Amino acid sequence: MDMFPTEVKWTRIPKKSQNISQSLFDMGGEYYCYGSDITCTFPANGKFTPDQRAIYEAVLRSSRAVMSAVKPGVAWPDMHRLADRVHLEELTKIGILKGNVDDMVKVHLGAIFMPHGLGHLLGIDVHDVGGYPEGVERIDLPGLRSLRTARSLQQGMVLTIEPGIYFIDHLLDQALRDPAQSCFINNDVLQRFRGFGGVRIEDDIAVTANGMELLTCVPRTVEEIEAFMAEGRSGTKSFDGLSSQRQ
Ligand SMILES: [Mn+2]
Repeated sequence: MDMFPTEVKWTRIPKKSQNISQSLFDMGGEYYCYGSDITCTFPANGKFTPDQRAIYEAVLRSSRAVMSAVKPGVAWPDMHRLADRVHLEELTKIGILKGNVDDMVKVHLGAIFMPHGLGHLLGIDVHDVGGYPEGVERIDLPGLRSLRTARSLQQGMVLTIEPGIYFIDHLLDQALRDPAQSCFINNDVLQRFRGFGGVRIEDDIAVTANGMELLTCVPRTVEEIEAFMAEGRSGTKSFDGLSSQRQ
């Protein structure tokens, strides 16, 4: 898909970027009135710390797990649940969480780290209409209730896939106060991530007959981002797509 950025949806550009360790840009180009919605998260200095890399790669893993599962007939809330599950598995590997992931799912621990929905329909509106036609009910559960659609996927639908892991103090405090959730949290390790902010990776996709087509072409892996930022610093650089973009 050819796109030129005629309009930035919105961005948060830090004023004092030297004091900010990580940046999250949520942007979109528009093409003949059709919107796009792409989020890139990257270290402000161009080099991931071990903790930044761990969280970034956890989110990238959930994004790619969803991309592998997307096809016609799949229920979008199940894709949200899949992303949540990957996040919980990865946060356990990092050491922030401990215990059985199935039990974490039962107490909706995923919504503490990803309080928004996995993604939304894209079209002439960035958050396009049609997410809840008659007969499709909103699921009133943490995280899932924020989904802008609960539909099953159909060929030709265009959506965002935008998982994220965030460290939001009031949500973390809420989880720590709830014995059903706090039993899964290694608070010593979690302390290290207070003030970390969050990572979101947002791509645009079209559902095809057997799977999906990825429409976004930006540096995505840690290696791609670091190489891109290093080369950008040293002169001219244009990103023309790398193997990690292909499904
Ligand atoms: Mn979006």
